Amino acid sequence: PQPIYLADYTPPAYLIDGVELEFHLHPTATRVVSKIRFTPNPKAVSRDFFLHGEGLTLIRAAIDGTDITPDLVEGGLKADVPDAPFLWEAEVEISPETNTALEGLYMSNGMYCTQCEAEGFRRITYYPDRPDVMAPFKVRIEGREPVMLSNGNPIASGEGWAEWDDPWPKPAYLFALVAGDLVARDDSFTTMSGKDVGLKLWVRPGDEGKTAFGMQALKDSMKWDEEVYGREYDLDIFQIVAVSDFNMGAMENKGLNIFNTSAVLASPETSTDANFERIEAIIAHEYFHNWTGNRITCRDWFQLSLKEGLTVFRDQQFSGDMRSKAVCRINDVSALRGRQFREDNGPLAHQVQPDSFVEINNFYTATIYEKGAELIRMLRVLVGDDAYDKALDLYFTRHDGEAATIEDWVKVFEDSTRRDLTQFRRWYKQAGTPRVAVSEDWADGTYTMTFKQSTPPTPGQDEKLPQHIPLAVGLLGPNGDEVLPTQILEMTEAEQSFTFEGLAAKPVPSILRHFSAPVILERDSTAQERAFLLAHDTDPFNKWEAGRTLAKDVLVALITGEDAPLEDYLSAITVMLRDDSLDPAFRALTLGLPSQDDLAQTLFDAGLTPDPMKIYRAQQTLKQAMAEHLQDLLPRLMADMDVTEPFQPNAEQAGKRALGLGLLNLLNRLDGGAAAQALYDRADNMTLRLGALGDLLQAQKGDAALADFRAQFETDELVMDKWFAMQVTHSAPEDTAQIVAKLTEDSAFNWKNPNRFRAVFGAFIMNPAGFHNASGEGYKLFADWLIKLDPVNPQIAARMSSGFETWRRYDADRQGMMKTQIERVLATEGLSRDSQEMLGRILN
Ligand code: HT7
Ligand code: ZN
Repeated sequence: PQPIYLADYTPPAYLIDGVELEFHLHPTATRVVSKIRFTPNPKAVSRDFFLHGEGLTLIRAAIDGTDITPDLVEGGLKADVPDAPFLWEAEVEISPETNTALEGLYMSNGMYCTQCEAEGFRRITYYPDRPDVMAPFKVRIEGREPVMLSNGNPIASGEGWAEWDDPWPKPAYLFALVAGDLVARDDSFTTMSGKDVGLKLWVRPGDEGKTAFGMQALKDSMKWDEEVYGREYDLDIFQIVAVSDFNMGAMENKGLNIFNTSAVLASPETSTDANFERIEAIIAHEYFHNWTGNRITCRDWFQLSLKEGLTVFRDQQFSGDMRSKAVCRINDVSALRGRQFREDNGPLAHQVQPDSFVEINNFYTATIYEKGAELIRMLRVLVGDDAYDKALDLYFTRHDGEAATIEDWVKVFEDSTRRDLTQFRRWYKQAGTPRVAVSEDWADGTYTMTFKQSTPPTPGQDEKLPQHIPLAVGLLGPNGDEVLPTQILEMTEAEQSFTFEGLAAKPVPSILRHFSAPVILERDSTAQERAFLLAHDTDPFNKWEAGRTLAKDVLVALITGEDAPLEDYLSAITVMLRDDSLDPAFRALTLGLPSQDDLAQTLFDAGLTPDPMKIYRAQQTLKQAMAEHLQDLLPRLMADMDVTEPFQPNAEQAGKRALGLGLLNLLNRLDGGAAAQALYDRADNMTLRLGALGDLLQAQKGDAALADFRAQFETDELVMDKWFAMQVTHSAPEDTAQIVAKLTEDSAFNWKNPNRFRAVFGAFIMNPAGFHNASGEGYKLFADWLIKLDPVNPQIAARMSSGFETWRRYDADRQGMMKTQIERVLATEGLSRDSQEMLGRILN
């Protein structure tokens, strides 16, 4: 497959004044009639008329009322057209029922739905399917379905038909249609200018009881976007539809968001606190796209982070305002390190604004989303909060209704702040995570910190230039008092020193507060200093970070057989847990250990070969030591977990449950599952029930609870996804592959459903000790399933293939076995472009 290059961008040859679509729904023979008013683009560099189209049967085409026979070519059609505005008409036939890729128009549980981002609209009709062609759409749907929806405002409907009008020009990727047997939760929202907006959350009959939380999250998001960004909603109605078969979390189609059921349906009995939190964030994210993505869209897909990075940043801000800022920041950074740093350190590393791609679906990555969000966060830190708000106002007024670029975005900041951001732009064009090494000097009351930055080579980019890095730094005196509150040091050179004078004693620095830049900080530090920061740092992120690095030091030492600062860690963590003035959610986070993947990367970076079993055992050893050290404290601290008030999925209650479950996980190592069984038996919400089930599985006492869980929730797809995932996550490493194999034979393993496939194989590749078991059977099983899934759903197969992303980290045996499997998948006849690109990049 040939790559597409950013440098080859040219403006569209024709623009569109208006689109009318008519759908005659049928499971295997849907007819789509399109009427499109084209007009030559004065900025075009060519007059060639090309429309994208894939898997369409063309019935008829006409220009200005005269039938024509267009030239059907690979990926679309060409035709001779007038050098003046003209009307294009076409009729095509498509088969939603046999569309298993879940792109374009497809069926999920008897319901019609669409997914058009990035390039799905070309599977619905012939069209210039590129985001810089924006047009208002009118849609008529004819069919037997009781509910038939599309973007924009409802115009009219009758028996067997419905008409919709979306006045806001939009690219085709934001088109949506849904039709089926659906019921709505209704509500309304009065906007800041007093307009009433109807809100509807559509679900399958039976799921109505899981819609209250989502609706509230939507109203909170609408209000927040008005208050914080001054953004008002712009249609008469906003709708969300929940569908079971969906490739990602959700999609921001104009006025008609489509959601994976897992990203919107929630109830205390079936959803965990983490589910509630994720749902709130995704609803906000999709709603915020109405301005950052829809009103201002991307010129081309190389600009994807323009909408995704900014919208992730906005949803992170929202979650921080709705919940605990500190806890949200820690969680966001953990996710960034877990997914984006892993990507940036391996064969899939790429720029936030890539120069080329083969399959755009492969670029919906942590780099585009989460690193993109970090770049915006850094910009805000550099220019200050007020200047950020002004820049955003300018962005919205200057580019409303446009398909913009990342360059436009940075320019807005330059114009509104008068700062030169030339060097900052490198963040968008240089892949890889910068390392920042710190050394210090102390003499006569003067403290000097010297920072050296370097970014390792990434595929296709050997040389890296220094980045513009905001380093948030504070200094603590020997008694723990802050002697210098947070300052932003702007690092622009490869090596740079900063001096602080007039200090009474050598300070302890707190560097990279609130994780002010997405870098890896390298600083030799003693266990005592880490414990000191854990106890005294006023920056909650760095307080947590101190505990995490101390835990990492212990684990690395346990793995390499060096002296581990175990006592320092255990006493520091005990002080932390005893401190009732600290938020339980924060304390729960300090109990968490660095992941196996994080440790493997750390060892690899240090020039060692990670052994997945040694890493796993080190974690078990440390948890056992924690359990024994804390055993007297556990019962008292765990008591708060059963809150006395009715279940609320808010941050306060969730924090108590998180802490309680963290402690139960330790107690479980001492009591052989007794407390977990008791909790499982009395749990009246999914958070506690699932936490207890995990512990029982870990203690190898989970059989009865698993059977009970299944019996209770057999008909609930989302809960059954948990049933599958838990067994993989909590398996003993030597059993994992067999458990996965057994689960794939279960009658409920509907592998064509992305949620179910991810529940099993996502959990599998996230379990390094199990996946990398020395036998190599896990690799083979995984490859078998990639081969099976690829022709059915290439997007998911390609995404999952990142399970092999880290293959070069491991020993020669494991590398050899993984390479064999990667090559076997790559050699599969007819392998999709998606999987070819991903596995090809992983291998090279
Ligand atoms: N903008 C959307 C990204 C997306 C997607 C969503 C669902 C299915 C397939 C998809 N391909 C791309 C989701 C978002 O970032 O908000
Ligand atoms: Zn998004």
